[in-house]
Amino acid sequence: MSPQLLAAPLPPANDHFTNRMVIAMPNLAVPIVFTNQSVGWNTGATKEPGEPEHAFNAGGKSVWWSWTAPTDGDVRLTTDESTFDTLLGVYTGSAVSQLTLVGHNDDHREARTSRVRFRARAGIACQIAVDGYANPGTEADSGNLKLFLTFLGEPLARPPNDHFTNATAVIGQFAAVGGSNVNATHETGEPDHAGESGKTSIWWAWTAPARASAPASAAARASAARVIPQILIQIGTAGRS
Ligand SMILES: [Ca+2]
Ligand SMILES: [Ca+2]
Repeated sequence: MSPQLLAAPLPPANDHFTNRMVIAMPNLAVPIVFTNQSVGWNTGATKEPGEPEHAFNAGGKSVWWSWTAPTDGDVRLTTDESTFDTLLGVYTGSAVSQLTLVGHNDDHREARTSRVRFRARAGIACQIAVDGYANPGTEADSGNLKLFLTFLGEPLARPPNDHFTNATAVIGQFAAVGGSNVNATHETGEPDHAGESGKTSIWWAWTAPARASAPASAAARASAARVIPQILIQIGTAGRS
C-alpha cells in the first residue's frame, strides 16, 4: 500500500478577525424579535497577534462573526450543540488588538459550551469570537460549532423590581413573595449571585421587625441572630435557560 499524505485541515474562512462573517439582519417590524443560527468549525483556525484571551483562557483556534443590532435590545448568544469545549467572547471595536469586552463565558453547561447575555446598542457592531478551550501545554479544543443568537429589541417590558433601587418591599415577620425575571437585566457593577452570572436578577428588600419575641429554641435563636436590618434578598436565574 502506498503511503498517503494527510493534509492539515484548511483554516475556516472566518479564522481572522478581518474576515469575520457578518450575521445579516432582515428588515423586521419594531419591536424586533430575531433569531439566527450560524454553523462552522474551528479546526485548523489560529490565534492572531494581539488577540485577547477569550473567557480568560489561552485558546488558540478562534473564528469570528460580526452582528449589528438594529435597535437597542437584549441579546443571548450560545454555542450549545457544538462538538467541542468552547470559549465565547463578545467585543466592540474594529481591530483585533484593540477590542473592548462586552461579555465572555467558558462553560455554562456540563457540555462545556458557552453563553453570553448582553445589552446591545443600535448601530454598534458586536464582534463575536468562538475559540476552543486549551489546557496548559495543549492545543485548543476544536470541532464543529453552532452559534445561536437571539435578539429582543426595545421596547421591552421589564419587571418593576428589575433594578436594585426599585426593590419591592417585603413587609412583616412572615411573608411569601413572587415575581418574574423575564426580560430582567444585570446592572453595571452588580455582582454575580451564588457564583453564577445569570444576568436576569430582580430584587426585594425586607427589613427585620424592630421588636420580635425571643425564639424559644436554640436553633431559632441562632437563626434570628443572623437577621440584620435592611437585608436585601435577590433572586435571579442561574444561567440554565
Ligand atoms: Ca482566529
Ligand atoms: Ca467551555
